[in-house]
Amino acid sequence: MTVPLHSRAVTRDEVAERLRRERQVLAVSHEAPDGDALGSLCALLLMCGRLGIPCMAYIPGEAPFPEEYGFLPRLHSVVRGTIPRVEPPTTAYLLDCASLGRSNSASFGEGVVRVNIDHHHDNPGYGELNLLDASAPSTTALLYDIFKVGRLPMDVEIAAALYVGLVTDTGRFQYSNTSPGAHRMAAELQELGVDVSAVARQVYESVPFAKLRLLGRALEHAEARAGGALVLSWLDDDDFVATGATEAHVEGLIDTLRQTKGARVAVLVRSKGRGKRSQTKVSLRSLDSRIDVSAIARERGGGGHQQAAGFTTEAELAEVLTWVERRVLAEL
Ligand SMILES: [Mn+2]
Repeated sequence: MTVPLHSRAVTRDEVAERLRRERQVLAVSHEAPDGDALGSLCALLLMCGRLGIPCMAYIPGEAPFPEEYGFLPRLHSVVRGTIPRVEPPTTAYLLDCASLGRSNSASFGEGVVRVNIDHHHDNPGYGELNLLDASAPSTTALLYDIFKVGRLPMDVEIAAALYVGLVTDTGRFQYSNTSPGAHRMAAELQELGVDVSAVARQVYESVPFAKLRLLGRALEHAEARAGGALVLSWLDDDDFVATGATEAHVEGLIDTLRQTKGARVAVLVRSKGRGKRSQTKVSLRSLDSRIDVSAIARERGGGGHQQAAGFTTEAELAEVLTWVERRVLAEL
C-alpha cells in the first residue's frame, strides 16, 4: 500500500478547522456500506449542508444500499458507479475506508487532498491527512469528536446519523469496542434529540421478509467444526433465487451465526456465478481477541478489523470453504 509523500497525521481540531474552511467536499465511503459507512457519509453531507459547503457523496458499486438505512437523509443523492472526477479546491473525505482500494478513489486530479478518517487498525494512512484511531468505536465517533471540538452546528438529524454508525459498529453496544466513551457519546446524542428506540426499530426491526428467508438458508447450510468453535455457512445464487433476496440482504446474517454457544470464529461465504465468472465473498468474525481474522483475510487480499474482516476471490465456493475452514482451524 503506497503512502503519499506528504502524508501526515492530523488532530480532530485540525480536521474541524479545515472542514469549516472547505470550498467543496467529496465524501466517500466503502463499497457494500454498513451502518457506519452510511451514517458517517450522511452525517458529513448534512454537516456540510449546515456549513453552506457544497458536498457530493460517493460509494463504489451499484448494489442498492441495505434497506434498513433507507431512513437516513440524503442517501438518494449518493453517486454510485465510477467515482466523480474532482479537482482542487475539492477535498475528498474518505470515511471508514481501511484502504485506498476500498474507497475506489486512487485516481483524483493532482493536488486533491484526501482526508482519511477511520478506525480500522490496519489503515495504512493513505491520505495526505490522516485521522486514524483504532480505539474509536466507529468512524461516526471520530466525526462526532471533530464536530464537537470544532463547535460545528449539530442537529438532531446529524446526531441520528452519527448514532446509526455507533449502534451498528458496536453491535448495539455489545462488542468489545463498546467503551465508556461509546456510551457517553450515545447519551449525548440522545440529549440532542435522537429517538434511540425509533432508530432501533428502523435498523433492527424492519427486516425485509426476503432477508429473513435468506437467513433461514444460511442457517440450514451452517456447520459447526471443532466442537462449535468454528461456525461456518454459505449462500449461493440458488439461495437468492429461492428467497427473492438481494445482495444487500447478506449484511448482518453472520451475526446470527456468531451467537452460537462456544463459537470463537464465524464465517459466511457468499458465492456468485460459476466457473470463470465466479466471485466468492468471505466474511469472518472472531469472538476471541487472540484470533485476528483480518490476518486471515489479508492472506487472500482482503482486510478489516481484528475481529471483523473479509475478502473477495474469484475462486469457487468449494475451494474457498475448504481453505477457510483449514485456515481457521489452524488458529483454534
Ligand atoms: Mn466502521
